[in-house]
Amino acid sequence: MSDKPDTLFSSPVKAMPFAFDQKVAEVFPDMIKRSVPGYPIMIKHIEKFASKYVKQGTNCYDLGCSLGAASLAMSQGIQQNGCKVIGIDNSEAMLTRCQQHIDAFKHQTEIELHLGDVTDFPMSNASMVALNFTLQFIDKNKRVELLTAIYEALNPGGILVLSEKVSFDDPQMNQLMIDVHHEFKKENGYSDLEISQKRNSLENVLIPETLPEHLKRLKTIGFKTADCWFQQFNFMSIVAIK
Ligand code: GEK
Repeated sequence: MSDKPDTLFSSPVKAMPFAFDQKVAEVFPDMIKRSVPGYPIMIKHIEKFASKYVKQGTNCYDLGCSLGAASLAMSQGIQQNGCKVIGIDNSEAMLTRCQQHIDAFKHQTEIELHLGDVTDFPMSNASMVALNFTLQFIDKNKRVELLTAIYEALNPGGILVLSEKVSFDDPQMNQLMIDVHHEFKKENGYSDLEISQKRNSLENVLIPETLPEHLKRLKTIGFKTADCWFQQFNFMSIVAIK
Protein backbone atom coordinates (compact mmCIF):
# COMPACT_ATOMS: atom_id res chain seq x y z
CA MET A 1 0.00 0.00 0.00
CA SER A 2 1.48 3.41 -0.93
CA ASP A 3 1.60 6.26 1.58
CA LYS A 4 -1.18 8.86 1.39
CA PRO A 5 0.43 11.98 -0.17
CA ASP A 6 0.99 15.03 2.02
CA THR A 7 -0.95 17.92 0.46
CA LEU A 8 -1.76 19.69 3.75
CA PHE A 9 -0.17 23.00 2.73
CA SER A 10 -0.77 22.81 -1.02
CA SER A 11 -3.48 25.49 -1.11
CA PRO A 12 -3.50 28.73 0.91
CA VAL A 13 -4.33 27.95 4.54
CA LYS A 14 -5.01 30.13 7.60
CA ALA A 15 -1.75 30.58 9.54
CA MET A 16 -1.91 28.15 12.48
CA PRO A 17 0.82 26.64 14.65
CA PHE A 18 1.74 23.12 13.46
CA ALA A 19 0.03 20.34 15.44
CA PHE A 20 0.31 16.54 15.29
CA ASP A 21 -3.40 16.07 14.63
CA GLN A 22 -5.48 13.58 12.65
CA LYS A 23 -4.67 15.20 9.28
CA VAL A 24 -0.91 15.06 9.95
CA ALA A 25 -1.13 11.48 11.24
CA GLU A 26 -2.81 10.38 7.98
CA VAL A 27 0.00 11.67 5.75
CA PHE A 28 2.92 11.37 8.19
CA PRO A 29 4.99 8.63 6.44
CA ASP A 30 4.94 10.60 3.16
CA MET A 31 5.54 13.93 4.96
CA ILE A 32 8.58 12.83 6.94
CA LYS A 33 10.24 11.02 4.01
CA ARG A 34 9.84 14.04 1.68
CA SER A 35 10.78 16.61 4.35
CA VAL A 36 13.60 15.11 6.41
CA PRO A 37 16.80 14.42 4.48
CA GLY A 38 18.34 11.09 5.48
CA TYR A 39 15.28 9.88 7.42
CA PRO A 40 15.40 6.30 6.00
CA ILE A 41 19.15 6.09 6.77
CA MET A 42 18.56 7.23 10.35
CA ILE A 43 15.78 4.66 10.86
CA LYS A 44 17.95 1.91 9.34
CA HIS A 45 20.75 2.77 11.76
CA ILE A 46 18.46 2.80 14.78
CA GLU A 47 17.98 -0.89 13.92
CA LYS A 48 21.76 -1.36 13.66
CA PHE A 49 22.47 0.47 16.93
CA ALA A 50 19.81 -1.66 18.63
CA SER A 51 21.51 -4.83 17.44
CA LYS A 52 24.83 -3.67 18.92
CA TYR A 53 23.78 -1.97 22.16
CA VAL A 54 20.57 -3.50 23.48
CA LYS A 55 21.25 -5.87 26.37
CA GLN A 56 19.19 -8.83 27.53
CA GLY A 57 16.22 -8.02 29.80
CA THR A 58 16.30 -4.24 29.29
CA ASN A 59 13.90 -1.58 28.07
CA CYS A 60 14.20 0.54 24.92
CA TYR A 61 12.29 3.82 24.71
CA ASP A 62 11.07 5.61 21.58
CA LEU A 63 10.19 9.11 22.79
CA GLY A 64 7.79 10.90 20.44
CA CYS A 65 7.21 7.69 18.52
CA SER A 66 4.73 9.12 15.92
CA LEU A 67 3.80 6.11 13.75
CA GLY A 68 6.41 3.86 15.33
CA ALA A 69 9.16 3.76 12.69
CA ALA A 70 11.95 3.88 15.30
CA SER A 71 10.09 1.45 17.61
CA LEU A 72 9.81 -1.06 14.77
CA ALA A 73 13.47 -0.53 13.84
CA MET A 74 14.58 -1.17 17.43
CA SER A 75 12.29 -4.18 17.71
CA GLN A 76 13.76 -5.65 14.51
CA GLY A 77 17.35 -4.92 15.51
CA ILE A 78 17.29 -6.33 19.04
CA GLN A 79 19.20 -9.61 19.23
CA GLN A 80 18.58 -10.31 22.91
CA ASN A 81 15.76 -11.95 24.87
CA GLY A 82 13.52 -10.42 27.51
CA CYS A 83 13.55 -6.90 26.06
CA LYS A 84 10.67 -4.51 25.61
CA VAL A 85 10.30 -1.49 23.30
CA ILE A 86 8.18 1.30 24.78
CA GLY A 87 6.85 4.00 22.46
CA ILE A 88 5.44 7.23 23.90
CA ASP A 89 3.63 10.06 22.13
CA ASN A 90 1.25 12.77 23.36
CA SER A 91 -0.78 12.87 20.13
CA GLU A 92 -3.76 10.53 20.32
CA ALA A 93 -4.16 10.65 16.52
CA MET A 94 -0.55 9.58 16.03
CA LEU A 95 -0.69 6.85 18.65
CA THR A 96 -3.90 5.32 17.26
CA ARG A 97 -2.30 5.06 13.82
CA CYS A 98 0.95 3.89 15.40
CA GLN A 99 -0.83 0.89 16.91
CA GLN A 100 -2.17 -0.01 13.44
CA HIS A 101 1.38 0.19 11.98
CA ILE A 102 2.84 -1.92 14.77
CA ASP A 103 0.13 -4.54 14.26
CA ALA A 104 0.67 -4.53 10.48
CA PHE A 105 4.47 -4.85 10.40
CA LYS A 106 6.48 -7.87 11.35
CA HIS A 107 8.56 -7.29 14.48
CA GLN A 108 10.29 -9.60 16.90
CA THR A 109 10.54 -7.80 20.26
CA GLU A 110 7.31 -6.74 21.99
CA ILE A 111 6.32 -3.08 21.49
CA GLU A 112 4.14 -1.34 24.09
CA LEU A 113 2.61 2.08 23.33
CA HIS A 114 1.68 4.82 25.80
CA LEU A 115 -0.20 8.07 25.32
CA GLY A 116 1.77 10.54 27.42
CA ASP A 117 4.20 13.39 27.68
CA VAL A 118 7.82 12.36 27.29
CA THR A 119 8.87 15.02 29.81
CA ASP A 120 7.21 13.17 32.69
CA PHE A 121 7.14 9.56 31.57
CA PRO A 122 8.89 7.20 34.04
CA MET A 123 11.81 5.31 32.48
CA SER A 124 14.19 2.73 33.94
CA ASN A 125 16.57 -0.14 33.11
CA ALA A 126 17.15 1.19 29.58
CA SER A 127 19.88 0.14 27.20
CA MET A 128 18.64 2.32 24.31
CA VAL A 129 16.60 5.51 23.93
CA ALA A 130 15.58 6.99 20.58
CA LEU A 131 14.72 10.68 20.52
CA ASN A 132 14.23 10.90 16.79
CA PHE A 133 13.17 14.47 15.88
CA THR A 134 11.24 15.02 19.12
CA LEU A 135 13.51 17.17 21.34
CA GLN A 136 13.10 20.06 18.88
CA PHE A 137 9.39 20.23 19.83
CA ILE A 138 10.03 20.28 23.60
CA ASP A 139 10.09 23.60 25.47
CA LYS A 140 13.76 24.69 25.54
CA ASN A 141 13.66 25.04 29.34
CA LYS A 142 12.62 21.40 29.72
CA ARG A 143 15.26 19.86 27.45
CA VAL A 144 18.04 19.48 30.03
CA GLU A 145 15.57 17.84 32.47
CA LEU A 146 14.40 15.36 29.82
CA LEU A 147 17.95 14.47 28.75
CA THR A 148 18.96 14.07 32.40
CA ALA A 149 16.01 11.71 32.96
CA ILE A 150 17.15 9.71 29.91
CA TYR A 151 20.72 9.60 31.25
CA GLU A 152 19.49 8.37 34.62
CA ALA A 153 17.24 5.71 33.04
CA LEU A 154 20.09 4.32 30.91
CA ASN A 155 22.29 1.55 32.26
CA PRO A 156 26.05 2.10 31.95
CA GLY A 157 27.01 1.52 28.29
CA GLY A 158 23.48 2.40 27.15
CA ILE A 159 22.93 4.51 24.04
CA LEU A 160 20.85 7.56 23.19
CA VAL A 161 20.15 8.30 19.52
CA LEU A 162 19.19 11.97 19.25
CA SER A 163 18.19 13.19 15.78
CA GLU A 164 17.33 16.83 15.25
CA LYS A 165 16.95 19.64 12.78
CA VAL A 166 19.76 22.00 13.73
CA SER A 167 20.70 25.64 13.26
CA PHE A 168 24.17 27.14 12.71
CA ASP A 169 25.76 30.09 14.53
CA ASP A 170 27.14 31.54 11.30
CA PRO A 171 24.23 33.30 9.51
CA GLN A 172 25.61 32.57 6.03
CA MET A 173 25.97 28.85 6.78
CA ASN A 174 22.55 28.81 8.42
CA GLN A 175 20.93 30.34 5.34
CA LEU A 176 22.79 28.01 2.97
CA MET A 177 21.52 24.96 4.89
CA ILE A 178 17.95 26.30 4.90
CA ASP A 179 18.19 26.92 1.14
CA VAL A 180 19.54 23.46 0.29
CA HIS A 181 16.90 21.88 2.52
CA HIS A 182 14.18 23.79 0.66
CA GLU A 183 15.67 22.60 -2.65
CA PHE A 184 15.53 19.03 -1.30
CA LYS A 185 11.80 19.55 -0.56
CA LYS A 186 11.20 21.02 -4.02
CA GLU A 187 12.92 18.03 -5.61
CA ASN A 188 10.52 15.87 -3.59
CA GLY A 189 7.53 17.61 -5.14
CA TYR A 190 6.67 20.34 -2.63
CA SER A 191 5.77 23.74 -4.12
CA ASP A 192 7.11 27.10 -2.91
CA LEU A 193 3.71 27.74 -1.32
CA GLU A 194 3.78 24.44 0.57
CA ILE A 195 7.33 25.06 1.76
CA SER A 196 6.65 28.58 2.99
CA GLN A 197 3.31 27.78 4.66
CA LYS A 198 4.84 24.76 6.47
CA ARG A 199 7.79 26.89 7.53
CA ASN A 200 5.46 29.54 8.99
CA SER A 201 3.39 26.97 10.82
CA LEU A 202 6.53 25.43 12.40
CA GLU A 203 7.80 28.85 13.54
CA ASN A 204 7.93 28.85 17.38
CA VAL A 205 6.87 25.16 17.41
CA LEU A 206 10.07 23.51 16.15
CA ILE A 207 12.98 25.27 17.89
CA PRO A 208 16.35 24.02 16.58
CA GLU A 209 19.65 24.33 18.44
CA THR A 210 23.23 24.08 17.17
CA LEU A 211 25.32 20.89 17.20
CA PRO A 212 27.80 22.39 19.74
CA GLU A 213 24.86 23.23 22.06
CA HIS A 214 23.60 19.64 21.85
CA LEU A 215 27.02 18.06 22.43
CA LYS A 216 27.94 20.40 25.29
CA ARG A 217 24.67 19.69 27.12
CA LEU A 218 25.00 15.90 26.69
CA LYS A 219 28.56 15.97 28.06
CA THR A 220 27.58 18.24 30.97
CA ILE A 221 24.79 15.81 31.89
CA GLY A 222 27.41 13.07 32.10
CA PHE A 223 27.38 11.10 28.83
CA LYS A 224 30.83 9.52 28.43
CA THR A 225 30.88 10.28 24.71
CA ALA A 226 28.57 12.05 22.27
CA ASP A 227 29.05 12.87 18.61
CA CYS A 228 27.28 13.37 15.33
CA TRP A 229 27.22 10.16 13.25
CA PHE A 230 25.06 11.49 10.39
CA GLN A 231 24.40 14.85 8.79
CA GLN A 232 22.61 15.98 5.67
CA PHE A 233 22.22 19.75 5.46
CA ASN A 234 20.56 20.98 8.68
CA PHE A 235 19.45 17.51 9.81
CA MET A 236 21.70 15.54 12.14
CA SER A 237 21.77 12.48 14.26
CA ILE A 238 23.89 12.15 17.40
CA VAL A 239 24.81 9.09 19.42
CA ALA A 240 25.56 9.56 23.10
CA ILE A 241 26.80 6.69 25.26
CA LYS A 242 26.58 6.53 29.05
C1 GEK B 1 9.98 8.93 13.90
N1 GEK B 1 10.23 9.76 16.17
O1 GEK B 1 9.27 8.70 12.90
N2 GEK B 1 5.47 14.20 24.56
C2 GEK B 1 5.23 13.15 23.74
N3 GEK B 1 5.28 13.26 22.39
C3 GEK B 1 5.59 14.47 21.87
C4 GEK B 1 5.83 15.60 22.68
C5 GEK B 1 5.77 15.43 24.08
N4 GEK B 1 5.99 16.44 24.92
N5 GEK B 1 6.09 16.65 21.87
C6 GEK B 1 6.02 16.20 20.60
N6 GEK B 1 5.70 14.89 20.60
C7 GEK B 1 9.41 9.82 14.98
C8 GEK B 1 9.22 11.23 14.47
S1 GEK B 1 7.87 13.58 15.02
C9 GEK B 1 9.01 14.58 14.26
C10 GEK B 1 8.90 12.21 15.55
C11 GEK B 1 8.51 15.42 13.15
C12 GEK B 1 5.56 13.99 19.44
C13 GEK B 1 4.61 14.47 18.37
O2 GEK B 1 3.26 14.17 18.66
C14 GEK B 1 5.15 13.75 17.14
O3 GEK B 1 4.49 12.53 16.92
C15 GEK B 1 6.62 13.52 17.45
O4 GEK B 1 6.81 13.91 18.81
C16 GEK B 1 7.59 14.31 16.59
O5 GEK B 1 11.11 8.46 14.06
O6 GEK B 1 7.35 15.33 12.74
O7 GEK B 1 9.36 16.25 12.62
